[in-house]
Amino acid sequence: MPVGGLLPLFSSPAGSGLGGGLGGGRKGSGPAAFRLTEKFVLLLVFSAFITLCFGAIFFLPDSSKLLSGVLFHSSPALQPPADRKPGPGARAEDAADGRARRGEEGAPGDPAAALEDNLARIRENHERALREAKETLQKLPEEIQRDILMEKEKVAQDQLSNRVGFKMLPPVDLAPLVGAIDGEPADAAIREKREKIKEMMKHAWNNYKRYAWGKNELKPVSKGGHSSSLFGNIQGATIVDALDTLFIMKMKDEFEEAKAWVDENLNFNMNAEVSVFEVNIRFVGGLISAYYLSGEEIFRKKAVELGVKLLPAFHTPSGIPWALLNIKSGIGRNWPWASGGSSILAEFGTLHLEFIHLSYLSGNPIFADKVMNIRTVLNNLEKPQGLYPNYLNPNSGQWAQYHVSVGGLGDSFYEYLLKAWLMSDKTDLQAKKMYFDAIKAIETHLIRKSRNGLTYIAEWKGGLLEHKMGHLTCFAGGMFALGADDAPEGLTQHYLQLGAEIARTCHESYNRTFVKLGPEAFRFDGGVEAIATRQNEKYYILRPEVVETYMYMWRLTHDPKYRKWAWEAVEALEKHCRVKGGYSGLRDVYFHKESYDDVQQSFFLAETLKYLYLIFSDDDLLPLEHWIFNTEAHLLPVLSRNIKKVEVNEK
Ligand code: DMJ
Repeated sequence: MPVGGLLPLFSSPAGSGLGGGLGGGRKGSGPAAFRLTEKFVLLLVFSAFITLCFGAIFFLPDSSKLLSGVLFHSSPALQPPADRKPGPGARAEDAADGRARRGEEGAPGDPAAALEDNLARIRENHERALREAKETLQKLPEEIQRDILMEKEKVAQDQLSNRVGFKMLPPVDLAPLVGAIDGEPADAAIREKREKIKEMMKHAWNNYKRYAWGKNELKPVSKGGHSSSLFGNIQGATIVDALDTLFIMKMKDEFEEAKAWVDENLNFNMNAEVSVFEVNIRFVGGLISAYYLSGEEIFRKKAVELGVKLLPAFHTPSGIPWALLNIKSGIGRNWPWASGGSSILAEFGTLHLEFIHLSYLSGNPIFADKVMNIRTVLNNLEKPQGLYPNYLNPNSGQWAQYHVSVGGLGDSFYEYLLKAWLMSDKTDLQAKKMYFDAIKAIETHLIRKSRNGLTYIAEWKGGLLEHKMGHLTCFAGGMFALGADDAPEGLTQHYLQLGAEIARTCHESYNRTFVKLGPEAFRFDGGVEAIATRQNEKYYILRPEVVETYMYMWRLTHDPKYRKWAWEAVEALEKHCRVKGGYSGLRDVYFHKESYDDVQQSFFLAETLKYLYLIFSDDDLLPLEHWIFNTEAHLLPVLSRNIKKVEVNEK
C-alpha cells in the first residue's frame, strides 16, 4: 500500500523522494548534496589537473626558479630555514603548522613559503583523491549504491533537523480531537474508586519527584534514581511516560512541571546507545500523545527531533532496523543475545504507529516510508505455517530462527497490525489482512485449552509447543476483543469470546498467587494450570497487560466482572507493592512476605494506572473509535480520511 494512502493528513511536497521530501531539491541544497559518484568524477578531474601541475613544476627546465622568480618575486633572504622545509611525504598538517608559525613570525606574503604550502596541499589532495578512488573501486556495486542512498538520506535528515530547529513544522489541525477531557462519573462508588487511582498516581509521581526527579525511574525502597541501559543516557523516562496520564487525570500542576522539564532538560544531543523500540514507544509515543492532548508545540518539536535521531537505525541492507543505535554516531547493532545477530519482531514491528504520526507531524514522508518498507519485507516473506518468527536477520532480510510468541519478542507486532488498521480510519487494508491472517495461524498452532478449560497461548519452537504463557501475552485478550468488530467470516463473536477467555485465564494467574498479582510467566504442564513453576518466573514488575485486557473487555462488553477484577488488582497493589517511597515490583508473588525489587517502572504510570483509571471512568473519556493506545498506552488519534489536508509550511 502506498504511503500516501496512509497519510491523508499532510500534503507531500513535489518529488517525495528521500531528498525531496521537504521541498529542498538537490539544486538548492548546496555542496553537501553532491552524490558520491559526482564527487568521484570531480576528484578524477582534479587529480588530472594536479598531475599536469606536477609535470610543469618538476619536469620543465628550471621551473621552480621560474615560478619563484617570476610569479612570486622571491629573494634568497626569504627562503625558509632548511629544517622547516616540507620534504617528500610531509603532511598537510605540517604545512598548515608552518603557515601558522610564519604568520606569528610576521612574514606575510612570503612567496617561497606560499609555494611550499601550495605544493604540500596539492600533494595531500592528490594522495587523498587516489585513496578515495581506490576505496571506491574496491566496493561492490550494492555497497556504492547504499553509500549513495545513505548520503542522500543524511541530507534529508539534516534538512529535517533544520526545520525542527527553525520551527518550520507544518500546522496541524487539532480540532477534531474528542474525549481528551471528561466529566466525573455519575455513580458515586465508581467516582470514589477513580479518585483512589488518582491518589495512587499522586503517590507514584510525588515520590519520583522527591527522590529521582530528572532520572529515568525511581527506586522506591532505597529512595533514589534508577537508570536502565535501555535509554542510554537519555533521562526523564518517567516524566515523559507519565505526561498523558497526568493530563487525563487533570493533574494540571504536575503536567505543567513535567512540560517545563521537557522544555528545559530533555536532550537527545548526546553520545548514547539506546534501544530503538523502548525509546520509540516511551519517548516518541509519550511526546506525541502529550502534543495531541495539550496542543503544546514543544512536545511535537521534541518528538520529531527524536524521530530524526532514530532514522539511522534503518541503514541496513533490508531496511529492517537495528535494535540498538548510537544516536550520536548513527551506528547500529543488534542485541548480542539475539539469534544470529537478528532484529526482533516485537521491536522493529512496533514502530509503525508512532512513525506514521511523525510523518504527519513533520510534514515529511521519510518516517512512514521506513515503516512501510518493514511492512513490505514482512508481507513478502514466506511464513512457516502462516506464523511470524521472532527473529529476522537485517542483512539477509530472512527469518533467523523459527520461534513464535505472542508474548515477549513477538507481542506488540500483532498489536500494531491491528492498530495500524484502526488508526488509518480503516483504510490500511494490508494491515487488516496481515492481522487477521496472523491471528488465524496463531489460533491454529498456539492457542490451547487446559484440562480444566482455561484457554491459553503457548509458545511455538520450530513446530513444538512450550505450554507457557507470559504476563506480556495477557495483552492479547484486549487485542482479540478490540479487533472483533471487523473480523471476517462472521467471526466477531468468536474473537470477543476469545478475548474473554484470555482475560479469565490471566485473572486466574493472579488469583492463584499469594499476593493476587500475577507472575511473569505461568505454565500449563506437569499437572499445573496458570501457575509459575520456575523461581525465575515468579516476579511481578508492576506490568499492565492484565488490566489492559480488563479495560478493553470492560469498554466492549460492560460486564461488571471486569471492574471487579480491576479493583482486586488495585487492592493488591496497595497492599503489597505500595511502600513509603512509591510502588515497587515483587520478586515472588507466591511468597507471603514481600521481597521488593526496588524499581518503580515508568510504565506503571504510563500504562497500569492509566488503564485502571479508564476502567472506572465513563466511556466518553478517550473513546476507542477516536483514539489508539500505543503499546505503552500513549494516545494517538485516528487519522481520519475526512480530515482537512494540512499544508506543508514551505517558508
Ligand atoms: C511496556 O513497556 C510495553 O507495554 C511493552 O509493549 C511491553 N512491556 C512493557 C510493560 O510490561
